[in-house]
Amino acid sequence: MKKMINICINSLLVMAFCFTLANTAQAQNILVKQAYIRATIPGTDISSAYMTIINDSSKPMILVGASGDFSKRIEIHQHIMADGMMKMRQQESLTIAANSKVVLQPMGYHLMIFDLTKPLKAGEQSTLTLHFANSSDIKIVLPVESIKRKKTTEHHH
Ligand SMILES: [Cu+2]
Repeated sequence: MKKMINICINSLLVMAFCFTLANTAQAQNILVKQAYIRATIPGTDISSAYMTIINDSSKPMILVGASGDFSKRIEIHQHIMADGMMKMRQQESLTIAANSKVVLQPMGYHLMIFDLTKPLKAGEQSTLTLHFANSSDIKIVLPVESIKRKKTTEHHH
């Protein structure tokens, strides 16, 4: 009988340990803040998404792409100055260093959305799934904001 109880206690400990591991994996330690997506300019079928990705873990997180039901082509882009001109360059991935953050913002990193299947209207909400090379997907809900409104906030000092 005593042996039986011991086995039970042991398996309970194993279960508790496994549960802790599962919990940690699910938390992922990635936080997305201040996410928004731009409303489509009439006559175009492109948009871009911005956000702050916080990596609260002790290993680097590698963003490799994003997907949404409104587009089949979403790329990671970076704005660069080349020959005195602002240009966009596609990036294979974006690394968020351990215990660090990366800000996706106008004139910097952004998610470029091509071939929109439907226009994104200001005031609506959109869902994006972020894909990481070394972590599970993260689904985020972003408000659709008009460029005009965004410009006034950006230029406010
Ligand atoms: Cu771009």
